[in-house]
Amino acid sequence: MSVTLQALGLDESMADALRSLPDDVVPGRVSRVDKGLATVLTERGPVRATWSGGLLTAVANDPQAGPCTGDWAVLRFWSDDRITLESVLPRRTAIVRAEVGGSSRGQVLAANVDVIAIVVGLVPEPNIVRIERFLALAWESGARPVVVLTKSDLVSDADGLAEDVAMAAPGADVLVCSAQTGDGLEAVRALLDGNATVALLGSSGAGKSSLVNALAGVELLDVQEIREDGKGRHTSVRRELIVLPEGGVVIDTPGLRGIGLQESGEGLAAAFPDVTVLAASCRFKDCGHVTEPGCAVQAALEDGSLPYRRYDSWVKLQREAAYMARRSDARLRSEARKEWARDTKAYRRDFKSRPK
Ligand SMILES: Nc1nc2c(ncn2[C@@H]2O[C@H](COP(=O)(O)OP(=O)(O)OP(=O)(O)O)[C@@H](O)[C@H]2O)c(=O)[nH]1
Ligand SMILES: [Mg+2]
Ligand SMILES: [Zn+2]
Repeated sequence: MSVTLQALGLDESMADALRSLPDDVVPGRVSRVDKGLATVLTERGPVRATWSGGLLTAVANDPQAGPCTGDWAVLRFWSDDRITLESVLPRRTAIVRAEVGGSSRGQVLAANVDVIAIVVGLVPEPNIVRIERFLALAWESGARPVVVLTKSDLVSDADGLAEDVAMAAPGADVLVCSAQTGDGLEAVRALLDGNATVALLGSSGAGKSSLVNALAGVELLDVQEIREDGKGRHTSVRRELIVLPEGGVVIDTPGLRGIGLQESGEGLAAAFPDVTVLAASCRFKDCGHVTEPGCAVQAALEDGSLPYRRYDSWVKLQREAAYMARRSDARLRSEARKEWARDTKAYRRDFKSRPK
């Protein structure tokens, strides 16, 4: 199947970047990445590409430089039929989650996404705190978050549940739908207008792949019954970009268990505009919002305008972001040390080899 780059979700800024490419390379969009091999959609159809030498070097220095689903990439076709992925274009938006354990660098889940659909099944009852965490991650990415409550066919009070979720999602639309019956799907489909790229995020078993199938009108992706004990079974194991027949691009992702937040805290502020505005009007700039006099956050808790649950959630995520920031500082410090050691070594070597 060959498609136009516009159908793959090409926007103006990316089109500009591609115009300056030399003639001997081909642009494409990364659909999926398996160890060292990327499936890239191009106007000539899908191809599989390995990393070029230059890209390997870039990745060695910065793992985030590696291609990920949604990236626009530059390919080179060799006369011996090899295809190499030469470079990745700068990302317009990126969904980055902090690596759970391991390094303090984030993992890019998907790139150049316009809308992040946080998919949540209405059964079992939505976990509001988890949704808030997803929202913080989504706001941080630069894409527009939307909460999609699915499986509406299984509950009688979908709208009531949606109202509760909307309270925890200021600034984000909350949609209700069913992949089973097709109820509410039109509003979800509208997210794809103008060949937008929509990434589906959510827990395993939430109904993400079912939603993609419903939007596509064909069973593109595997879907499985949830285990009796309610534990997700992780049916989807890979992130994958799919071009829908009626236009628009979706990125299906495997259920996320750990969603670590990045350090900047900007996403958190965007997900909690209510608390952020209050915190800015406390008497003291460094207010801890616990016992300080003139604390606007505590005052709002007391008069009931800020729910305790929401405050709790904010405090926890805030702590996590602060921890990530410290960890990232530590990493930068250790990198600076390494760089210094490298430079010093190089200097010594140069010095030794200098002609006397
Ligand atoms: N009744 C009902 N069941 C649904 C709906 N959407 C999904 N399901 C069921 O929910 C289960 C999980 O759906 P999936 O689409 O595989 O969920 P997923 O989010 O892709 O899960 P992972 O790939 O593991 O992340 C399957 O048994 C689906 O049939 C819906 O709208 N209504
Ligand atoms: Mg799935
Ligand atoms: Zn305060």
